[in-house]
Amino acid sequence: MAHRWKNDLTYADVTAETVWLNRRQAIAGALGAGAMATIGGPALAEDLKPNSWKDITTYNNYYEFGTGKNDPAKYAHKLNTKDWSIEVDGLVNAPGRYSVADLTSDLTEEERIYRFRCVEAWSMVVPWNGFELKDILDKVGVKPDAKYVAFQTALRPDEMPGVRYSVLDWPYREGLRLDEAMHPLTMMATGIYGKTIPNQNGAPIRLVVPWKYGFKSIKSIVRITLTDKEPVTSWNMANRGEYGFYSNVNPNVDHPRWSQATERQIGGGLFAKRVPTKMLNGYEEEAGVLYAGSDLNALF
Ligand SMILES: Nc1nc2c(c(=O)[nH]1)N[C@H]1C(S)=C(S)[C@@H](COP(=O)(O)O)O[C@H]1N2
Ligand SMILES: [Mo]
Repeated sequence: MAHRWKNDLTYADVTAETVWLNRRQAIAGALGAGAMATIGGPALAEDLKPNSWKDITTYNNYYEFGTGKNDPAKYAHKLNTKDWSIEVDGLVNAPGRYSVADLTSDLTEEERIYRFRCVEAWSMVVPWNGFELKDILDKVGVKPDAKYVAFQTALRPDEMPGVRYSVLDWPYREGLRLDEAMHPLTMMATGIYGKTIPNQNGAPIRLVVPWKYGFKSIKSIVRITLTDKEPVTSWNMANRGEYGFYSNVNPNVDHPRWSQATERQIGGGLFAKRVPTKMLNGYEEEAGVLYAGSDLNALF
């Protein structure tokens, strides 16, 4: 039961988005709705329709390349993702500098179609490829006194035109509680639509935590630190009252400057109706267990 939403189908060999979608429909048709539910589990059973490649790769937040939604698509090609390494340190048994391949090569790559909800109240559906963060952490061996995981994005002024502006305290930093990091829905993505993840989406490897606001899903990770203290995070440092450490998607708790009750679906067109936002972005059944005993409306 624990892994019931795992999708054991991969589309890594499919290149075109239309082929990918047709193949999904063909598979859904062949297996029938019941079979798809077994593969996808409750979170995926509604058979979410992913946004287009174009939506996903041209409407981005990646402030290291500028604050405009199209800036990352325009400038992120400057980021050199070759020979990328991740420093893993803190409370781990095997600290060190790892290549992405070192961390992932013997792990099971999966496809996960997740809702993605930005704190700015827009949303998409993204077909990610990647790995459970838990499998990566198990590989380096988390020490028993670790309680949190801290993440850092690369900071390369020569390649990132946006970092000369102090909109955020660079490098971009994020963090999770250890149990959130170990949750089977939490993944490290290296692909979208079966293709290598584009730079603007966080190449070569980025976090994806589908029940939290998008800013928690930190891109282009160069450092992972296991720690016993709640990590500082860039958005929390920028505005303590607006961006909490937890930042779980919650339609009942408004941002101080706008409502979080509804969202605008990217790709829906200019006159599309906003849709209601779901508690924990629709992943309450899976991720709610992390917050059992705490009031989700108070956990900021
Ligand atoms: N390093 C870094 N990671 C980041 C951001 C950023 O500006 N820098 N933006 C965050 C925000 S606000 C969102 S909504 C998502 C956007 O991911 P996407 O562009 O793949 O949709 O990335 C998050 N991760
Ligand atoms: Mo965001």
